[in-house]
Order: sequence, then C-alpha cells, then structure tokens
Amino acid sequence: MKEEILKHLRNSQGKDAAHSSVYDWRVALSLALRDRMVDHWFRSTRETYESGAKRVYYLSMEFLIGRLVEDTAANLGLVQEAKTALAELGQDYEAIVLNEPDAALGNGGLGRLAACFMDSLASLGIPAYGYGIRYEHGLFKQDFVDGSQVETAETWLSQRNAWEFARPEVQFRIGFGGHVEHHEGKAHWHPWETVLATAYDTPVIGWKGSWGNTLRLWSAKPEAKFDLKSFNRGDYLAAGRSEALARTISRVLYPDDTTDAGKELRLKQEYFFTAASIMDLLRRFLSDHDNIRELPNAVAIQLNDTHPAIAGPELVRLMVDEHDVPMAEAIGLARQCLGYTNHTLLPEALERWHIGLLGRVLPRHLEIIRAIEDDQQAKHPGSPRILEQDHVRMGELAFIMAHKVNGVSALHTDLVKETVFADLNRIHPKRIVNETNGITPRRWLHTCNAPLSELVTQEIGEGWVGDLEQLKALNQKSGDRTFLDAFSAAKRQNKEQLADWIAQSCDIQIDPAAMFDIQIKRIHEYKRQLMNILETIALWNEMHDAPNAEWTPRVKIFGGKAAPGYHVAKQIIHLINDVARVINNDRVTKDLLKVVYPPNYNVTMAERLIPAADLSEQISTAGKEASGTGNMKFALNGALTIGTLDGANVEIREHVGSENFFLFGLTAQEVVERRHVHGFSRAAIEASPRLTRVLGQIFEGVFSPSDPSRYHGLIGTLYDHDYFLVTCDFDSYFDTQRRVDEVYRNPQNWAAMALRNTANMGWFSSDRTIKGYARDIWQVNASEKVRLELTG
Ligand code: CR6
Repeated sequence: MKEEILKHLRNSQGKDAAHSSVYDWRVALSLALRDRMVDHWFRSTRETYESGAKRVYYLSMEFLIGRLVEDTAANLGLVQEAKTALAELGQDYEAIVLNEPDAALGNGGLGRLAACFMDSLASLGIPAYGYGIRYEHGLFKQDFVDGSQVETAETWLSQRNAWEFARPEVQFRIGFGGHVEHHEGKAHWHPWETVLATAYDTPVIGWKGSWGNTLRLWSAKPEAKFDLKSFNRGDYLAAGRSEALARTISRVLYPDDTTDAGKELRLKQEYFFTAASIMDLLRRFLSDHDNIRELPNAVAIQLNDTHPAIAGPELVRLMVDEHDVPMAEAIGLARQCLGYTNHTLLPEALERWHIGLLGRVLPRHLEIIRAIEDDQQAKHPGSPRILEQDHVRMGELAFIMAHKVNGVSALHTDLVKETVFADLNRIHPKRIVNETNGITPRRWLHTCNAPLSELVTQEIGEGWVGDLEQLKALNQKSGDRTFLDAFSAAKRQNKEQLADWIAQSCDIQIDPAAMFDIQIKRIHEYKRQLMNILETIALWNEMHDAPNAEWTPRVKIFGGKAAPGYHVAKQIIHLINDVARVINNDRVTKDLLKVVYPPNYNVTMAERLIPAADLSEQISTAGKEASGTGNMKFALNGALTIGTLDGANVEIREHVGSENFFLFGLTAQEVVERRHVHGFSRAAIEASPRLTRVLGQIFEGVFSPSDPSRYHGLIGTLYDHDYFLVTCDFDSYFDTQRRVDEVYRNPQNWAAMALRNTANMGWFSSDRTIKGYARDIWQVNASEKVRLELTG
C-alpha cells in the first residue's frame, strides 16, 4: 500500500513526498484504493457477460454519495493497511479523510437512498448500473449571515475526482427541439439542437469486495466543433456560446427536493440523462442479442421518482423509429422493462409539464405520449389521463408505463393506493407494491460509528455488517449491566467527539452528559422544525422560571438546508438561529439548555451527528413523510425516537417495540379530519396557555429585538392556515418530551431501551430493501457466489 500511494503521488499527481499537500496525499490514497477495486470490478463484469444475467439499471436524477475514502477502504478491508502505510509515510489518515469534499449530487432522502442502493446492489452481487448526472456543482453550500441562510456554489469538481474513469469514447447525441417528419408510416425526428452525453464511471464495490458495479454519470459536451471562424474574427463570446449552452445541462443540481420547478432546463436535464442511459443500455443489450423483443428478459429499469419518466416514451421511440417494432407492441415491451418508485404524495412535488413546453423540447415524445394515452384509453376506457388540460402528468405516465409501481413504506404505499393513484390502482390492482426504504449498514453503522461497531463485533462477530438481522442477538444483552455500560460508554465517546467539534466549529460549549436531541433533514413545513423550536422556547420559559426544579439538561441540535426559493423554510432557519442566540446567552439556563445549528448540513455532518444522538426527532405531520431514512440511521445507532405515526416510523416502532419509542400526535386519518374543523388552529392555540405564551413572545420580538415584526407572517399563518397542524400536535409533543426527560434520568433503563433499538433495526438494512425489489419488481437473482461468501 505504501509503495502504491507513493507511486500515485509521483506518477499521477506529479509530486514528491516532501512537497505534497494533504490534498495530494488524499488523491494518491484514493487512486491506490481505486486500483484495488479494479480486479473485483472486472471479475463481476466478466461473470455477468458469461452468465448472460439480467442487469438492473437504476435511473436517478440524484446520487447523494458523500465521501468515499473510508467507505471504500472499509468495503475492501483495507482500513488498517491504509492507516499503517500512511503512518509510515508520516501522514495522518484522519486528516486525509477530512480533506475529501462530499459528492453532494442530491438534495436529501431520495438521493441518499440511491447511494445506499448502489452499496447494497454491489454487496448482494446483483449486476447493476446506476445512471445519473455528473453535476459540476452539487447541492449549494449553506452559510448563515446574521442567522439567515446564504447560498454559494458548491465546487467539488474544482479538484481532481480520483474515483472516476472518464470515458470520452462513450458518447451519445441527445437531441432537443426541431420537428418530426412522417413519411410512409415512419417518423423522423429532426432535432434543432444536439448535445453530447459523455460517460464518467465510478466503480462501486460491495462489502468484502464481493462484487463491483458501475455508477455511470453523464456530462454534457457541445456537439458542434469550436467556432474558430468567430474566434479569429475576434468574436470570442460567439466562439464559446454553443459550448457554454451545452454544458449548462450538467452544470447544476436543482436545489429543491419537493417542488416541481417546471423549468425548461430541468426538463432538458431529465431527458438528457434518461436518453443517454437508455441508448447506452440498448447498445449493451444489442451487442449480444439480435432480437429486441428479448429486452425484458435482459434488463430491469427502475425509475427513481418521475424525474426519468421520459424513459418510457424514449424506449418506445427507439423501438418504433429505429427497430420497426409496432407501436402497441413497443409500449408493452417497454412496460415489461420498467418499474417506477413514488417518493411523495405532496401535490406540489408531482411533476407536470406544460404540453407546449414538452412539445417544443421533445416533439416526437409528445406524439408517443399521445399514442400511450390512446393505447391506455382503448384498453381501459375512462382511465385517468396522462394529458390533462394543457399539462402532461408525469406520475400517470410513469404509472402507465411501468409493470410495477412502489411506495417506500407500508403507510405511504397504502396512501398511494388510496389517494394519488386510486383510480389507476382500481384498473391495475396488482401493480402497486411496497418496498420499505432501508439504509446501508456499512456507512451508517460500521464506518460512521467505530465505538459501537467495535463493541457489537466483539460481542457477536462481524457477520452483522453483511447481514444486519444478526444484531437481533444483542437483545439477550438488554439485562446485562456490563454490556449496557459498555454500550453507554460508546455513546458517551461519540458525544464527547461531537462536543469537541461543536466547540471548534460553532464556538458553543455543550455538556456531553446532557441529552443530545437532534433534528437533521431538509427544512420543510411538513417536517415541522417549527414545532421543535416552539417546544424549545416553551421548555426554556419553564426552565428560566424555575431553574432549580428537576430538569434534564438538553442540547437541541438542528441541521438542514432550505430550498433557495422557499421563503417560509428560510424564515424557520432564521427563527431557529435567533432563538439559539437568546437561549445560549441566558445565564439562568446555561447549564440546562443549548441550541446548536451548525451550517451546511451534509452527509459527512450526518455521520458525525447520528452516532452521538440520544433522541431522534421524526415529527412530520402524519401522512406527509413518505418514509424517512434518517429515522432508521438514528435508531440503528442507538437513539430513541420521538415521532408521529408517519412513513417508516410506523414500521420502526413495530420492530423496536412500542415501549422503546416515544409516540405522539394525530394520525394520518385524524389529520385529514381535523383540517375540516373550522378554526381548528385558533382553538388549539387558545386551549394551550403554553403555546399562546411562546407565540406571543415571538410576535413581540423577544428573539428579534432589532426587527420585532420579523415573524409576524410566520406566526399569523399558524393562527389562520396551519396546514401542517403544528398547533394541534404541540401539547402532545411537549408532554411527550417531558416523558422523554423523565426516562432519560434513569440511564440504565435508557441504555436498555436504546439497545433494543439497535438490536431490532436489522430489517431496515437496504440489503433487505434491494432483495425486495429484486424479487417483486426486477426478477433478478444475486450472484450465487457472493451469497455464499457473505453468509459463509
Ligand atoms: N424528500 C421523501 O420525502 C423519503 C425519500 C426516499 C423523499 C422521504 O420521506 O424517505 O424521498 N421524497 O424515499 C422525495 O424526494 C420526492 C425525500 O427525500
């Protein structure tokens, strides 16, 4: 390893050891690790070719990867070797790990899920490709200026990306606009503009190096050659114009996870990566098949949300226009290849494109969508329409073009059947299935939480990393004092580390003995960070009034970004920061309560925070959080959850036991009913003196003395349009928090409850989720060899 690192330092970075920076060392280490991936990778590809196995294609607009050095080293079993090699070279492994920028090619849960799935697909030995966009700028960097969120561009590619292999020879021409000519029954699309999609491949190696798959990300390049004529004339701007235009397509990630931006560039991004992926998989298929009708036996294409829903029409287009398959047959064949995952019921997130826009950008696809619509109406008269008024509804398109549609938790899938796709579900009653989300145990326990991971391995061996259900054996330890002490000591160690980091990065001193209560996720009204900060104020009031009463000291930690155009979410951020300033400066409560909001929450920050959490906040309005995956990461790492009956919380509670979960709030059903009650929020506020006081303080400017009316709008909304029922759930949330305080005061009991969480979270491994997709949707098998290796 030492030689390999030095070789890359010299030959790949062009540096000698004496003049190398941490960055150089990090790139050299990454390249040395990448070298070790290649054999596994080639072997897997060879095996797939030889066996002719069906391949899975996971199409996703987002892959929220984070850092790769530690995960890669861990999966390859090379962590110790890497540490030793670097130590002998006089370098610090930890510092090198910290030098890596996050690959933040995603917004939140949906993107992180795709990254967990890539790890599980490889760990299970399922031949698979992830397809997405190689954004030049990932999710924006967040700073706070006087408490407000300020966004700046993220620049991960301004450094060398050591993990990827550029494939300039893999290129596809992607057309936009133009017109369609019909001639002797054949359609010819003449695009007005074309860009090139070129591939960059990142190998993804599973646990124990068992198997290697590929994450192929597309980058946009100009089709036209550089305009030398304009350049020579001195018109430099014109010379570079087509280039700039083309590159815009893969320039930035849209920074919104739940609202449909409806922008032409977004549509182009979606078609760009989807078309390139479909062309690429067809080329691979045709290199060893001559009959396109065999396609459904060879490929399973999964659409991660509707963002790649144009895959249906694109596949049909290629079959009809380039392979002479009749339209109806092509639609059927495409459907057999496609699966669609729905990730939300929020109406503002269901993609719709204006017909005029779609027809202008993708004229042939609009014709095909009309053909799909006709085919559906002919077979199922009265079926919900794809084209409605002047919009194309991508959810309906994805549903109709998929042979399976899945929700991401049991509750969410039921609601999908009852609400958004109720009519389509009646027509196609077997199409909707559930695949509850999961998380990879490699990143989310094994590498992010060394103290707990080592303790677990000492106790039950290392098998749990590849087979998380083995954690069940820990249930036997919930009465074992020595083990519980060791379990608490691991948590304590993580909390001390976090306290050090917070002292350094936020200049706030927190006590590791206090309860660490954490809410990290995108800022959204439905996730109700607002309710959390209101409860914080209420608690502070009561602590301040009676500082000598029996209180459980707490640190409330928040993390998360708001979409740049989401005004209310940005106000909530501002409020949390304003409240933090006031509370953290109160001398009376200084040993009882602190509020911390480190800026720029990302995957790496999650890896620091989650292992140190005592309490996990999963408090969305019931019926709104499709699944959640952060909830799973916390419980696996031994935090107790305070939560509503929403998304995967329901299943987590069933698995860990209702006595080890703090439940509160209205159910999804009750939420719907409550909204019909006239004046429900005013009534809830009036019935709660505690909440009335808190809202009054914010309204008077207690937390914003320089701008007392800053939150008038925000508070006014709670009185009149409290769509997310913050006011209705507030009292039940506050009371449950006091129960949490009480339980926390008995450390032995708390530790036993926390252990029950860790021990019973095995089912939430993304390995289990992927096995579900493989069985119910893709009809593919894991490599037999890998299965044997992993299960011993
Ligand atoms: N925002 C859901 O809201 C779910 C993930 C992954 C989300 C969240 O509950 O866990 O997907 N939905 O399934 C979308 O992104 C549309 C999310 O991350």
